[in-house]
Amino acid sequence: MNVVIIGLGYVGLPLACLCARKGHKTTGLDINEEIVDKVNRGVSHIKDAALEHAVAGVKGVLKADVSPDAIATADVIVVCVPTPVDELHHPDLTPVRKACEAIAPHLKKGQLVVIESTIYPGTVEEICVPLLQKSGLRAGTDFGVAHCPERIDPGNQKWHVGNIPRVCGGIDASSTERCAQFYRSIIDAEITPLKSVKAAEAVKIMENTFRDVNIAFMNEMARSFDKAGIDIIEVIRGASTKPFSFLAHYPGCGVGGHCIAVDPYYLIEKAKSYGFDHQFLSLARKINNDMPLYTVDMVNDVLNKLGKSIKGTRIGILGVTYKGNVDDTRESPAFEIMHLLKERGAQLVVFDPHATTHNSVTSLNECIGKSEIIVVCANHREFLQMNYELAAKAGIKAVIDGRNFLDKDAILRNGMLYKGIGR
Ligand code: SAJ
Repeated sequence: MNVVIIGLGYVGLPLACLCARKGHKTTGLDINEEIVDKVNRGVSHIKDAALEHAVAGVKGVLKADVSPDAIATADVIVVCVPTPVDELHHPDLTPVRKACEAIAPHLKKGQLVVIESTIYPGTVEEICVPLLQKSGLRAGTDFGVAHCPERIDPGNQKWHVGNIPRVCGGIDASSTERCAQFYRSIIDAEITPLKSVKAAEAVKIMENTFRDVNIAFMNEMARSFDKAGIDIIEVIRGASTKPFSFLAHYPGCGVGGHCIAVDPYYLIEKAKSYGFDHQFLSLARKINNDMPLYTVDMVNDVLNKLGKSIKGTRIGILGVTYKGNVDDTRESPAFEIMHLLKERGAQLVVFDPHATTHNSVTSLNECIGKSEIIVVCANHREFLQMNYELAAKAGIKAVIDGRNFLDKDAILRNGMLYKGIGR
């Protein structure tokens, strides 16, 4: 088929490479000329080994463009643009609207438009269809529209766009079936058609909200167990031996990323419009959003134990991305932690081996050498190479492990204080 992917980010670029590799004549569209130029040179603008390899592999096969002209000859058009929230956590569907407005003038009879971006239930029918029908064509009779929520776990080596099962739902049975057929042509996994487009929109929101509330649950348990002197990681390890109906999540210094930290707000805000108040989801968001402050208060307590205060202390920040082994800093809790520490007079020494734009040093050892304590905000695999004996010798007095992933016993053995989230 002729496939056009609109948006070449974390979702669209892997999908475009997959479509090209599977033999579809694929054009990737993006408003960012630099991204388009890089893709045409076989270069990924995202630092991810598998993706860099995939983009290089389709050089000359996948065509990238800024101009939307390719839409006119497409069989399938897939929208993979961001769906962020604004500072008041209100959904911002501007990129989705703009993508639909770019499609409309080129829309032809028989085409299928698929929205992959995460949207609240009702978006396709209330926002996308009206914009697409400005083409003068009728959705359903003249062209198909469906939602196939994106599922991708950046940095995950096992699960990738080519083997993750998907669901899809269209505005009518024909759209649903055509959408399922398209994804079956590129994905080696179960593609499940759902009975409505709203159901498909609700699936993604539910999946990610499920994760957010479970993380909030563990964050609350961590704060309670911390006061009780219980190591929550040991408790999760124990609870995980139950072979059914327990699913481990982990406490941390905060919930970031463009999915989990954002998607619940799409449902919370939409539900208000139909008169429902998601108290539980809102509370979970509050609990998770409080974790950066909780982490900074922990730093303060540890420094007080050392007869010091945050003011004037050189604090090493390890990791600024929203999770380990990715270069994405969107909604990262590290930024609020750094802001709060600076507000309280800390001198920060920042090092992230994946997202280097915020670094103040160029190596882990340099960060350790210039700091008095260390605060870990992202669990990058590189930090596991930390030599605790050398760190202690370099004058590190304490490690605050915001991702509970360093070796607590080794740190204690080397005479440093250790404080994790709930341990
Ligand atoms: N986090 C915790 N505790 C946990 C898990 C995550 O604090 O137990 C934090 C992470 O540090 C990060 C944030 O939550 O700051 C989000 O982490 P994530 O592992 O959910 O990573 P994402 O945002 O890349 O989530 C993606 C999502 N995929 C899509 O939205 C399509 C999500 O649905 C997946 O569940 C997730 O990957 C995954 O399972 O890894």
